[in-house]
Amino acid sequence: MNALLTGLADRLDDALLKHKAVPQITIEHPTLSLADAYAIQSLLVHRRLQRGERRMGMKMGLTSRAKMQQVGVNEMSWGRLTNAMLLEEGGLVARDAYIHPRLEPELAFLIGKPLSGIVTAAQALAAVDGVAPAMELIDSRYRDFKFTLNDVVADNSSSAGLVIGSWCSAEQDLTNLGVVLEVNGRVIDTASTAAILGNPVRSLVAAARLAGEAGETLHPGDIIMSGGITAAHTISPGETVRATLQNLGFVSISVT
Ligand code: OOG
Ligand code: MG
Repeated sequence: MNALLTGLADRLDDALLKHKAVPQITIEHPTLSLADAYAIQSLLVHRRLQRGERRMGMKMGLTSRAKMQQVGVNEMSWGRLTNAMLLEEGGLVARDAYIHPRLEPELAFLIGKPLSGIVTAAQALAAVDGVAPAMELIDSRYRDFKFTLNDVVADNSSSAGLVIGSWCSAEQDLTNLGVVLEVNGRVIDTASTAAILGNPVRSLVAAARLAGEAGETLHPGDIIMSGGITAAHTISPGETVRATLQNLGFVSISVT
């Protein structure tokens, strides 16, 4: 079993390195469990850490209806972030460095105190040092961006990159902030932070619980991504994509 899981982790990591999509692993291995999928994710992130990358936090996935509907998976997933995924705010991202990249607006949390296990929203917020407008770059390693829950979990929940805006105080109401997603100055989607589980802090509560279940802790300095607030936008060269979150500011990146 371990050799099988390691082989699948290597296959997904190679797909990432070569920017070449692979078939869904659940087609060849339909009996893989969700626990197996998270084991594959852990092995593939371990490979990245062995290449010199450093852990940087956690991303929540499929925490909004818009995202669930877009990919046809109705359960939350999570993934691991590394410093190599960080993209410069206002900077450039190369379309060709990925397979079929998409950008999505998110809310980022900066952890100030260790957090793990079952916590209340108030306890989760007390562990937060700041919040920022953010975008996640996702890039499924599967053909046609098609996957089941177990596939996407094994693929580190499609993690590819993240752009973080300026950190703001977390001591404000985050429950219903307007969100605008623009491409080259044209509004392509609008939403509210309430789209994230009714309140984005619930995504952080879930992150703490899931980290705890995996025997992990969210550490001071970690970034936690809330999950996409709107459907993700497939990017093309020449586009500047900007996400604005009410009261928090904006974050943007240009595609070459
Ligand atoms: C799966 C990852 C989901 C989010 O923010 O909901 C995700 C995907 O859509 O490829 O990152
Ligand atoms: Mg995301």
